[in-house]
Amino acid sequence: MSRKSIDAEPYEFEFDPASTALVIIDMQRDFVQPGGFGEALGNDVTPLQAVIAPCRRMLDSARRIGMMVIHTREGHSPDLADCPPSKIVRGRGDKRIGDHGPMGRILVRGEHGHDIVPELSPIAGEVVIDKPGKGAFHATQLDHVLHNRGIRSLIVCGVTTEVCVNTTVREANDRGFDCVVLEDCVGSYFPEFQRAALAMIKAQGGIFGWVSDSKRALAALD
Ligand code: C5J
Repeated sequence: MSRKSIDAEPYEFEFDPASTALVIIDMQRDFVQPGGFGEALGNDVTPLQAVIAPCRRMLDSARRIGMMVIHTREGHSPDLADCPPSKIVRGRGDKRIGDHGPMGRILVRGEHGHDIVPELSPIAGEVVIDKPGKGAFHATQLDHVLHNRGIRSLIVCGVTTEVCVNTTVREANDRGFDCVVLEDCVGSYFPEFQRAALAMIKAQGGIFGWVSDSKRALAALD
């Protein structure tokens, strides 16, 4: 495949689809539906549901052209052995990681809430990275997987913009990957954090990435 360019800030994002992956971060019921981890931390989760449709358009496009797709899920083993005690007590909410909620045990692998929303369900051949932390590289095989497939560039979608998206993009940037974040495909519980998190990525000449949107990305891919 030939090199392509997405209109982006602070300038065009150039990439080769053959060495690019679409990375969809933590589009799990636990973050976007009531009764999960996001709500347990006191958030209104409904604004995050707006990113599902544009993420789906990116997913359809990546599948159509055969671009690598990676899904991540934040969560912990049922015995919580991989969950720092500090993370469990954080927030001091009534419901904590591992507690029972309407979608099963909160942020625990294998539970209904831990799964990716049906609109964005992985299909055969797509990689699913289960991660215990906010960054998708921490304590996972993601770096190996990308390296083994010759991936150099990442198109990043998912939630939340200022936490797992931002952490993952910073980790990826330090490992030498070029990342473009699509602003309508990433969501936050806080509008001011959404704006700030995107501004941080593209500031200072793209200090750790580029920002664009699904319309401009689809124009480049399709
Ligand atoms: C959070 C995430 N916000 N996926 N996780 O705790 O951003």
